[in-house]
Amino acid sequence: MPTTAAVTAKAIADAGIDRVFGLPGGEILVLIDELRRAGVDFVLMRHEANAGIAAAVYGKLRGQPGVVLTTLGPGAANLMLPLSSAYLDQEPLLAISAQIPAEFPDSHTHQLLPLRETYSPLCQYVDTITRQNAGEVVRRALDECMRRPFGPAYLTLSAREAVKDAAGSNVAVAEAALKGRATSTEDPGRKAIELTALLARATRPLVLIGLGIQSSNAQRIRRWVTDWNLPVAVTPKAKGIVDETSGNFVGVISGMAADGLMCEALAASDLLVGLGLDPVEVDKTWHAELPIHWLLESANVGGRLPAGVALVDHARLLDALVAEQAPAVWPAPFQAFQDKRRSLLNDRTESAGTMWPGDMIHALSSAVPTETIVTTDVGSHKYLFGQFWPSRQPETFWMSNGLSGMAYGLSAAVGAKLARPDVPVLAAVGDGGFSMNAQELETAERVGAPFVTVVLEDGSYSLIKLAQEGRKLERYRMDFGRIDTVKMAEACGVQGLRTSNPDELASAVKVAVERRRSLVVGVPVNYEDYRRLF
Ligand SMILES: Cc1ncc(C[n+]2csc(CCOP(=O)(O)OP(=O)(O)O)c2C)c(N)n1
Repeated sequence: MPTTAAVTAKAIADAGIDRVFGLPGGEILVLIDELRRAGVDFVLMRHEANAGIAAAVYGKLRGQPGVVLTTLGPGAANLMLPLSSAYLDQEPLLAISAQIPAEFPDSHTHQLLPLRETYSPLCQYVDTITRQNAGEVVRRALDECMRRPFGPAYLTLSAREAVKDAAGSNVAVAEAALKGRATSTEDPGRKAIELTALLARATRPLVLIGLGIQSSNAQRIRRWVTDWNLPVAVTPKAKGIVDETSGNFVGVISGMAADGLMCEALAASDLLVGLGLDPVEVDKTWHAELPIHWLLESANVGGRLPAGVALVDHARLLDALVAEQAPAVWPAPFQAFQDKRRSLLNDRTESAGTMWPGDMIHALSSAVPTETIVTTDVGSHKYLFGQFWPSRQPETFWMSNGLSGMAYGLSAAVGAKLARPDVPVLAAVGDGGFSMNAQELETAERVGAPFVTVVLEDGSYSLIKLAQEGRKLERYRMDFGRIDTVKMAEACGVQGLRTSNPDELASAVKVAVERRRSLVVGVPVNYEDYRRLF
């Protein structure tokens, strides 16, 4: 009879999952071995948080849950960041950790944490794998991750339970409390007529595309906004759904660079259409203050829905819209905002030994093909890339924005490259974030996932330093000593380079991409330059 671990592994393999990411402890060795037997690779990483981030991106790019596997106690505790990230960034992630066996004496508290209680509020589903329920519970957890809004599930499996013979029965899994699942839906045809009538009366409509859209609808969305020549803005998590080099693209909303300008554009619109817009991405309160015509096909993070809003199927709605002619002509009502946005990047300053951020964007975007997947970490550089990286294709831009957690960019790049081995991957990270997980460069080399990392070096947590200045506080403790980026890269077996010359940056990146090699480039930047862009 197969063991509980074997049934668990089989359920994962049967779901088409070929890799799980993690960091071991003795308590999960049997499950790792069963996964190996079932043909599921274990991607050994150097921190559980990094493994969880990589898994979530890997899963979302493959249209299935990512799976992260950790030991009990400290390993499980390190799951807080990726589970939070999966929750707030709508990413399907199944975390499995060990736990102290239920049959241990009550006095046994070594490495015992209230894991289920801790992670329940974040997860769509939490349960304990037992010999009676293994297959069923794993299938249920994977399904729950893919229920929209996508999010995490968490299971525990004790080392003792793992080696028991599975009872083989399909014990019915208790209905999980479904958090705020919206049930009311609208007829897409009627919704299309209502929206068309609103647009007919609008002179400055602006379509806001957010995290709640499915990338499978990208072509429909593109056709709609292109055929009707509708002004469109996106949130960072929806970058690439429309071609950001097209004439009707107004910009990236939700707290990136030039956010003052974007907020002015929002206020200047007389009809904001929120297509899959989730306020989880918005660091200000305009989503509650400006009237928005919401078009959501699933509840937002946390099961939240704006008052009175019913769900509508996006594909059918968009099909109904593109079947009609545009009800009006909107001759570039946001042109002034678009021009100002574009000019910001070119309004450069010269400072010796550093690269103007606009030059970096131009150099990198000229060096890599449009299908390149870009990941960013969190900090000033995220605001820069979030607003100005010219995304052209869906699913090519990844950042932590709902959670906005540092140490995302490099781990996300590992997951992205494993999911899309034929596509170049570029991680843009700050020197602060880089020092949190640079060691995963070795992982990337070991598992055959080469990508380019650009480290924006300013010797500080610059976003926070700027905030300190903005609040007129004394300059205090925001700078750190320099860690040599090139040596860090080389220590992980990756070629490193340091340059402030945009041409040198572009040609080095181009060569690395062509040769499918990893490269780390340290680029000195002047944090004061960001002031002009934010
Ligand atoms: C895990 C985590 N810790 C702290 C923060 C707060 N925080 C946001 S941006 C930032 C600075 C990041 O510095 P760096 O990686 O060097 O990027 P830069 O701002 O310099 O571009 C900090 C500390 C965070 N978002 N996530």
